[in-house]
Amino acid sequence: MLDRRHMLTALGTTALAALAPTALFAATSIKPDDTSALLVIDVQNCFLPGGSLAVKEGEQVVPVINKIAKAFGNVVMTQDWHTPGHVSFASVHSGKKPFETIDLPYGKQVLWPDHCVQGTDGAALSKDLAIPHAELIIRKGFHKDVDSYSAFLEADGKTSTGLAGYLKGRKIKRVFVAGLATDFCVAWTALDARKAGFEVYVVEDACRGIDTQGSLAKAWADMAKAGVKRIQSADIAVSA
Ligand code: VGL
Ligand code: ZN
Repeated sequence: MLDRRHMLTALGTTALAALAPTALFAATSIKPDDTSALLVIDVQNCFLPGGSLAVKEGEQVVPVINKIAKAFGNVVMTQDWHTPGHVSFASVHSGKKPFETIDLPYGKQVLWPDHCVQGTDGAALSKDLAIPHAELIIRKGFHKDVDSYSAFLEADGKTSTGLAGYLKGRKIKRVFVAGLATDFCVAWTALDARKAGFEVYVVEDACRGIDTQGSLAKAWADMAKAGVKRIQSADIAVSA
């Protein structure tokens, strides 16, 4: 005869067996397909230790990105690519210091230390990135009077970088965003990707933030509201 304890065990085992394949495994594993692309944002020397706008723990994203990139047939990388004397540099606004803000014709602009000047070592991609199959490198922020955190649209809100057209031309429907910095170029890219009609995932542990004046919390809130999905690198199926 089954006593109470045995009955519970039997029930428990059956229930677990029924749940395990979907609830514990399949549901947490995302498999990138031909319509998926990984966008690797601004993993450049200026944003890494020793760089002029170093992001805390920025170097830690590199091995994570190298690993998940193996799961993607489509990888696009970006480079922040400013002119000397770019409008986003505090050094060109007299009396202004980095991380202060100013009003520009297109809106509020955070001012930064000089960074990612075209053709300099600081603007080069990290030598530790190992993504030889990356198919496109898109540069942004190259108009002297307009910044561009987003890989899709410049900060004037209307000048396109061409990335949406490229991705649509390649039949991409879902984009996964990783890199630096979570609260600026990653977030603005993710938000514009939503506006352009893509399904969007931000891979949290493959990003690091700058976090100035509450920017990191605000970025996550804005992304959640826009339907951006926040995932971890372990949620992506990468075969060994
Ligand atoms: C970035 C600040 C200034 C970024 C670029 O890549 O997030 N942040 N320029
Ligand atoms: Zn910049």
